[in-house]
Amino acid sequence: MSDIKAALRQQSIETPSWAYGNSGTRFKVFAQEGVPRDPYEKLADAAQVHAFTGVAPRVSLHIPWDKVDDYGDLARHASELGVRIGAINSNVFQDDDYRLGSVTNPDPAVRRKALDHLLECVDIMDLTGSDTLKLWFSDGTNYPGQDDIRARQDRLAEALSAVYDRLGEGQRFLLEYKFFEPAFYVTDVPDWGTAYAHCLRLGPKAQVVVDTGHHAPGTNIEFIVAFLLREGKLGGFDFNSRFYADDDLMVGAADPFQLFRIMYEVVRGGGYGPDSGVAFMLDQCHNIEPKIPGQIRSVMNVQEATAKALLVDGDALAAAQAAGDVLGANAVLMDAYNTDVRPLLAELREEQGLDRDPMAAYARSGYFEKIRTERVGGRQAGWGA
Ligand code: AOS
Ligand code: ZN
Ligand code: ZN
Repeated sequence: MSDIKAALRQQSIETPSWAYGNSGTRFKVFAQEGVPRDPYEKLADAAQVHAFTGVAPRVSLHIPWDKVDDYGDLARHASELGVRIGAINSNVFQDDDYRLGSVTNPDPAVRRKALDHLLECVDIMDLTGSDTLKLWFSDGTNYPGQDDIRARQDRLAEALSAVYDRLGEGQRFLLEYKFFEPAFYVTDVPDWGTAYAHCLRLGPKAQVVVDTGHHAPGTNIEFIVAFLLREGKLGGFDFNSRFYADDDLMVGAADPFQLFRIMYEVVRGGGYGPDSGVAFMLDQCHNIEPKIPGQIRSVMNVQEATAKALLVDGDALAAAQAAGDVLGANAVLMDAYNTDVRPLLAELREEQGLDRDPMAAYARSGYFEKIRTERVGGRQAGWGA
């Protein structure tokens, strides 16, 4: 048990700056009280999540949603709050110029503009000390014949290679895939195989990021995780949960058993721990629930799934598998999943000087009452901003 506690103490979950701003669907963005008015206030809210959970020390930024004049100053502000800048997320999907794509656009001038933005994001990594660039492309086509599928792959490869060459020592990029939306016919990076092939060709600084909401229903995500880890190409996760498409709901809300299965493969494949290089990021929007508690709950859900994954009796499982004991092997996994790890995590927090119950402690802290009165005119997280 002390091994498990030691491993849990090392956990590091990254929260996204856009989770703290107002968000919604294309039908309606519901404004909430006290939401951040600038990137500095987003970091302050993220610092609350870390203060109450002890395992969320990093915050992903999104450019240009988190554009500031002085990125060094923003990074200093983060460290004064007890957090640091995590992945820099690029945005080549919000300009009119990108109607037919960004780096895969048939127009070379648009491709140049998109590439310049990606290179600017690497400059921001230099200024903030971030080691990770996260690339998601909305590029694709809506109709058969609209553009040349092969040529678009060539343009994508060319852009990725230029970004790769710009990366400095200790920096990497993570390529994100998504099976559809906003493109409805061809998506240029639709699946892990496409992302993997591009990354493999480039080298060790290019890895794949698995957003858990980006697969067709029924896809076995833990298989993808096991495969990528085995190949040294799993760079991290964008955790969230979904019932239908890319819902961006709280991780572990829709299917905690799937989250456990994923975390088991992470642990099994050596993807857990500070040296693994696997980043555990959240990519979520809290459209109707309060944002800081939504992040705290999500972080706790990842922690619970991790604790259960660490509890799996590896020796018993290996013995049952070697003996061909189908039901015995399944029982070993289910025993861990069915364990109530909440008392263990409460104890762990107490040992770290934290409250046993982060949700209740945040609610009591008075932070929400403070931001609700201090902040007027909070900004939208991003979509349609
Ligand atoms: C989009 O569907 C992806 O999940 C990206 O990670 C996106 O960049 C993120 O949601 C915020 O921009
Ligand atoms: Zn994502
Ligand atoms: Zn997404």
